Order: sequence, then structure tokens, then C-alpha cells
Amino acid sequence: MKCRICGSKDLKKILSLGNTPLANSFLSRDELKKEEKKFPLEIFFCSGCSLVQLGIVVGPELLFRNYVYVSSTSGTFRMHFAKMAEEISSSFNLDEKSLAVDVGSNDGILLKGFRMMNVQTIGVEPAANVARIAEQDGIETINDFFGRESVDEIIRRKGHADIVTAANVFAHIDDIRDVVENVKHLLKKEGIFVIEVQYLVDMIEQMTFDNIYHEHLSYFALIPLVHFFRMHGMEVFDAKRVGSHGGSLRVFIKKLESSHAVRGSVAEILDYEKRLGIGDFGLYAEFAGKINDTKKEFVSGIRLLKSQGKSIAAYGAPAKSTTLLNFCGIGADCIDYIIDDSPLKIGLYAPGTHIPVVSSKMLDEDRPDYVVILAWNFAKEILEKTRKYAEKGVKFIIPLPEFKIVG
Ligand code: JHZ
Repeated sequence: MKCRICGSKDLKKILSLGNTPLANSFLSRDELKKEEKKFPLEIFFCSGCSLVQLGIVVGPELLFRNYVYVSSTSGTFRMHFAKMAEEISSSFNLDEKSLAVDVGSNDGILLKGFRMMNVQTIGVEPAANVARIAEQDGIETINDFFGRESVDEIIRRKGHADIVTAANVFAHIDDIRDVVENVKHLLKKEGIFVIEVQYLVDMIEQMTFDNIYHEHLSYFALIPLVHFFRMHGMEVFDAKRVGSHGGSLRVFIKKLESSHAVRGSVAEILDYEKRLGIGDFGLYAEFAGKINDTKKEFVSGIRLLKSQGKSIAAYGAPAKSTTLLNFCGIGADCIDYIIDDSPLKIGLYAPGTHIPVVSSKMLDEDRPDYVVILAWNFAKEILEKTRKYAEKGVKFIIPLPEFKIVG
């Protein structure tokens, strides 16, 4: 095993979260009868460049060709991406002559924002079912993985890009060197590459360890990213922390020869990471200990309620709930069903635990004592839409960063 960024073999194991199923492999009733594939979920720290990464790579064809995750299910997210497109368009003076390309464009959530700003758009999305949703919404989408072929197709159809974005997708790619080479080929001289990744610092500070699953091959801090882009002829010139997914980092990258000035934010964030100990294995050993404590707290909180005869449901069937529930061993014996508003997940069963995923209508028919908000990053939005049940006595549980009962 070698580090994805620097090739070092000096990788130290931080923690094993056991053998878990793929986070988005929700099962149909028929599939419940078959044996479910499980893979070791282990994270490592690279002593060479400080990149935190998974020990194994599950093939992207298995993970991403048919995908149940549709970004626009959450209103909070629709707003987040509309604002991102607006901010980038005005900061970099994009107009109707500019081209924005989104890598892993899902249902077109970010490109719709660019379209609102009159910028030309095209997406690249490997999941055929999700790319179709984007096309139906008028977002031109190439149904493929991002690579030399799709890049040449974009250039043929639209020309070179002013901006390439990759939101919640850079951590999913094994060969990120290949991505960078293709991004450089696609961008104009002054064009920029913007990535948004879940931020390792937030994962450690907010205990959002359930974001560890097989889709996420890398857990990025800015230190290894700056090093990585420099190795491949690009430069990080701005970075900012944003709230999505429990805390993410938006990173702006330019070609070396372009004229964008490097902002002070880069040095500030690098300095913060150094002080936190991002390059020091001790930080991760401590993190691993806290993960085990958080697990104990979640398990005992749920088991205590069950021992008191309480009924428990859950809201939100995000990918991360596969990690939380499987790692903690909380299954259908504790949680009766999971409500999700995505039509792609309703009617399926959660990976590993086989808890049924149902629509929100269930809350009208059944009145559970407790509802665990598994999509805790959207707790505010979910609590707002379920207020009438809270008023009738349903209590809500936010599992992370610490087990908390609200309402
Ligand atoms: P959400 C996804 O992870 C998948 P997930 C992916 N692998 C990734 O990398 C990360 O994002 C970054 C539901 N919900 O966004 C919708 C409601 O039902 O936290 C989703 O199933 N009603 C690409 O899956 C889930 O919750 C609602 O009102 O962990 C949220 O999933 C809201 C707000 C959400 O990402």
C-alpha cells in the first residue's frame, strides 16, 4: 500500500471500523436474500505528506455507476450550491461567454446555479440514472467518469473551461493525478479549479467520523493538498471553510502561469492546521480514542431507551448512516424504520442493518417515541419539517458530535 499523493509506504493505521457494506448500497427486497458484500473500513495516516486515507480502494464502477444519492433532496444544499455559483461567478467575472464544468455533477445542483448566472455549463456524471435526472432538468451532462475522453468531448462541444468544479467528489477518486492533468488540459490559462471536500479538521473537531466510508478514499486537510497541487504544476491560491457535510473546505487552484494572486487565507489555514497537529500522528491516535468513546455513548443511549420500552425510528438515510449504524452495531432490533425523502431510497433497505427506508408519511401512521436524525448535518431543516410531530410529543435525537435529545 502506497500513499495516493506522495507514494510513501510509511502509512500508520489510525483505526479500523470493521467490515462494512458499501455506504450507498441500499438493497431491494430481493437482494436481502443474497449475501451482502462487505469490505474492511480502515483509515491510515501517511508520515510522508500527512494525507489521511483508506486502506483499500473499491472499484468506482461498483460504487458510482448506479447511484441512489441525489444532491437536491435537501433545501439547505440547493441553497448552498446556488450561493456557491453566485459567489464564484461574481468573484471571477463569469458571464454568458464563460464555461463552467462540474465533475461528478450529480443531478446538476451546482450547474443550475451557474445557469442562473447566465454562465454556460456542462456536467460529467458517471451514474446513468442521476445523469438522466440532470438532462431532464435541462443540464447538459456527459454520462461518464471524468477522464481524457470526457474532457476531449467537452472541448469538442463547448471549448475550454473558465472554471472546473468538483464538489464532494475529489475525495472519491483514487487517481487524482490523472484528474489534475485533465483539469489542466481543460482549463483556459486564467481558468480556475475549485474543489469542495469534507474537511479533516472538522471531522476531528466535530467528531463526524461517520463520514468515513468506502466512497471517501482521502480525508483532506490543506497541508497535503497544497503539496499535491504543487507536485503537479498547479497552485492553491485561496481556501475557505464552509458548513456543508458538518464542515468542508473550498479550495481554489490555479495554473502556475496564471495571474491570480495567492490570498492570505492559504497561509492562515495552513498555520491553523500546523498548530492543531495535522502532520502529527498523535492527533489521530487521540481521535481514534474519541471515536470509540462516541460509539459507546451512542450505543448506550439507544440501548437505554430500548430497555425502557421506547420505540425508535430515524430520519435521513445518508451514506454516513451506514458507517454509524454498522460500526455501532445498531440495527433493526433498535430502529424500526428510516424515513427519507428521496424517491430513490424509499422502498429499499439500509446496507448491513436492513432497516426499511420509508417515506415521511409513516410519521402520520406511526408515532414513535424517538426519531434519530441520522442526517444530523440537516438537523435544522429536518426539525423544522417535523415540528408538528415534536409538538405531539415525538422526541428527536442528534447522534453526533455527542448524543443529544431535543424536543
Ligand atoms: P447527505 C453524500 O453523503 C454522498 P450522505 C456522497 N458520497 C458524499 O460524498 C457526501 O454526500 C459528501 C435525506 N434527507 O447529503 C436525503 C431527507 O430525507 O447528508 C439524503 O438521503 N429529508 C456523494 O448521503 C440524506 O438525508 C431532508 O429534509 O451522507 C442526506 O444525505 C433532508 C435535508 C435530507 O449525504
